[in-house]
Amino acid sequence: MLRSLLLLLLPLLATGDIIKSQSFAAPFTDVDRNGQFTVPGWVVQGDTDVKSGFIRLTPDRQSKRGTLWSRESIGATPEFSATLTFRISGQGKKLFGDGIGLWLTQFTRQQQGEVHGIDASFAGVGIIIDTFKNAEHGSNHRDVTVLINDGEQTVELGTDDSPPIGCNVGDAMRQHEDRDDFSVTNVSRIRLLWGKNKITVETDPSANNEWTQCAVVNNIQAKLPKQFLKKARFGIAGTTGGLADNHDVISFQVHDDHSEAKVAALEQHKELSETDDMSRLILDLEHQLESITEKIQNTIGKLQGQEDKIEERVKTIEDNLMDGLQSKLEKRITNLERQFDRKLARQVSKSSSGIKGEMDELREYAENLTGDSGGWKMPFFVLFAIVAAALAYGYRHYRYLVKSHLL
Ligand SMILES: [Ca+2]
Repeated sequence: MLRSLLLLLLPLLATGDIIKSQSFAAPFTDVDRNGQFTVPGWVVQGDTDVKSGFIRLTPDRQSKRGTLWSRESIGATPEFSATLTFRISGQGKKLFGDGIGLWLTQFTRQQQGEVHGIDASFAGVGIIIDTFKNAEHGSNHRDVTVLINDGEQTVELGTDDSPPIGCNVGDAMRQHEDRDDFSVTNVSRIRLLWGKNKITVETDPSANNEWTQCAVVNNIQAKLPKQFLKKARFGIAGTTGGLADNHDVISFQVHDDHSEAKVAALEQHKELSETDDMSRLILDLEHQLESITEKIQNTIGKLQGQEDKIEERVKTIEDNLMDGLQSKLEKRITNLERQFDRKLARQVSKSSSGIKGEMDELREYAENLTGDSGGWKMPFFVLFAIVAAALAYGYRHYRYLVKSHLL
């Protein structure tokens, strides 16, 4: 049912004229090696999450970036049209952002940067659907801005360097999900018509085939590198910052014709609002389920973060305790060593003065003996002298050991 419904999103008469390598549309049924839905021919990066009925570039959560980048260049197609069908919605009543960018650049892969998630030195064209009016941009803000760069400079949104190219659409391309009239079938469209030397950007905020011209850039070839299209690839990027929104892509269709009448005929768009109740219910369910899943994952992430923090704190406390204990132990051992040294020194000093006294007595006795009886007493004196020398040596060696802390 969902598949047949979403196939209606495909332009009804687009057979033959569509450039398949550059196009995709829900439902997404291909899965990658991790079992996740993917978009054939496109690199899915960052926070992008491919669901069955839509591609979520960012959830309604701060600081997210998601991109889709075409694996193949558009090549030497001289003229074409590219139509992006998207839905921007979220919980924010008045504050939300940042938006979706449709890029045609010579980056072979998405290059992260500061212009709605993309490197400001790109060579090519960026169409920025900007849902947040930065105060610093003042009157240079446009809800849709067309940026052009030859790759030799860096470009910035909202500066006074050159008049901004683009248009304002109000809140026509963004929905507040808490409103009763919110519907997943309310989508918006923007398209780029690429002529031989001119590009046109048009908007269809309610996707009901009411296209309004938003910007025209003449002499486009002179503003881009030579043979630009040969190496140019499409990219679609969603970003959130301090403010957030769900940035969803429903389809991207590239046709090898740029004349407005022809493209309009190709894109006779069966409105999603005409879909039957059951199909709408399925789409709505997937949309709601994705929000609930994202909230649960975010909560789990936060809890894990808290657990890590607690573990870190316990480890710090343990480390501090161990450090304190070790330094106390070291101090105590040093004190004990000092006390021991002092006691030992006193004891040794006492013993040595005792030995010295005894030696003196012995020497005196020996002298007396020598003086009284002559030569036969000499061996005793020699023996005493040897004993005294051994004692003195032993004492010195003992002191040395004590000093070396071996005892
Ligand atoms: Ca902005």
